[in-house]
Amino acid sequence: MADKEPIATHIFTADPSAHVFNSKLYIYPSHDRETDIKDNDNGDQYDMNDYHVFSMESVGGPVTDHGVVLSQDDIPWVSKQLWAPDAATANGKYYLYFPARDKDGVFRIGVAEGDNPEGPFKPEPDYIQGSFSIDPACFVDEDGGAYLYFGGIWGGQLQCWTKGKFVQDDYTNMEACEGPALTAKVAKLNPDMKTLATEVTDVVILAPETGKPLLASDHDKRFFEAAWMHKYNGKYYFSYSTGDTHYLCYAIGDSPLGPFTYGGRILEPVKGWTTHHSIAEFKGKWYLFYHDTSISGRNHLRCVKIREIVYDEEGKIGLAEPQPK
Ligand code: FUB
Repeated sequence: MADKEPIATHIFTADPSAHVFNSKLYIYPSHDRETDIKDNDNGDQYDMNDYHVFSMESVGGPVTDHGVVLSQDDIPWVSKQLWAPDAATANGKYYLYFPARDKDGVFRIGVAEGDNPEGPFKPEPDYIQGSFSIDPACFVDEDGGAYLYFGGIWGGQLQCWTKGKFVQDDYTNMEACEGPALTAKVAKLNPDMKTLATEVTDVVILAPETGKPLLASDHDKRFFEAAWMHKYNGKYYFSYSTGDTHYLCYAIGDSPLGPFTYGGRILEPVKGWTTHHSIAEFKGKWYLFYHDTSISGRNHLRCVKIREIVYDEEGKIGLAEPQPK
């Protein structure tokens, strides 16, 4: 089984968030770039400073790069590291959500607005109040309610917020982890799509065997980063990366706020340390958008790929074609 071709080879792309807007498929990825910074557990080597948007009329067809749609230099509160973004539409506008370090080095989530899905996007002067950590994913439900999911441990700083305020904590000793796992966060957005309407709460993922939240020691299943929400057959699917164990997993619930019950793995480890994805339906088929390092062989220079997924009768997710070893 041959591997998938990257959607782009002229720049490095990662963390793809896919959406269908106006019958076209749009991908909002991170834009990886060269750096002299050595790989570390803090993720300093992921030193991105702008975003591009890609679109296509069909999966496998020509891909358009719409160029730079937002730059670090245009965002007053940002110091560095424009990480994994997402997009949403409401009010006849398009919104780009993005994480970055503020001037104090703390990851926050910002939002920028545009008139078109391909941008450009104009950032709000400050980050979304009440937001923190990384990897925003915005889900707009069929009733118009919008939810912002976010969080990522290690370099994503989620572990620094357990006391309700930012307290620096290294947290890379996974052997020492005890008790319930840290997990992603969610809050409802106001109709303006730029402010949080509710308190930030935990995205609870239950173990099917016990009915209790996954444990921090369950490294193969617990949340690490890369939150994503999609709806299939009336159920809410929360999917995510397990980070240091390199799986993409999902959990299923009856509400966008959870709780969710662990459902299984979508993707085995890819080439490179990180794995990060999105899931979307396009022209009657469901797709997984993901990345690997097959072009560069380097963790921080990734390329986005697409593969079809299928659901079985119980709603379990599988790949349409087996993943090459
Ligand atoms: O691209 C930088 C970071 O790497 C993302 O925020 C994480 O999800 C991981 O893919």
